[in-house]
Amino acid sequence: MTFNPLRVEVHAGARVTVELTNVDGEDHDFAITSLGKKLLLKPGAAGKVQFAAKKAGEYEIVCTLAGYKDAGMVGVLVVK
Ligand SMILES: [Cu+2]
Repeated sequence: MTFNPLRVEVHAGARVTVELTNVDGEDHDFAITSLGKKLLLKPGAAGKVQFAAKKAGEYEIVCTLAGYKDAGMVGVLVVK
């Protein structure tokens, strides 16, 4: 399992909406821990995460459920 895309780039100051669908048969979440954002998705579920990209930098995107980060569910949000 993985995030698709693994890398998301946005401009600093942007109001960002990420739309997600869990196409796997297990629960997954989408977390940008350093921005205090997390969304849990059941199999087949869709949802949205919204945040303000205030400060330039790289922010880790990860599935925080056990084992998935090591399995490759890790990406990056780049704020330019
Ligand atoms: Cu996961």
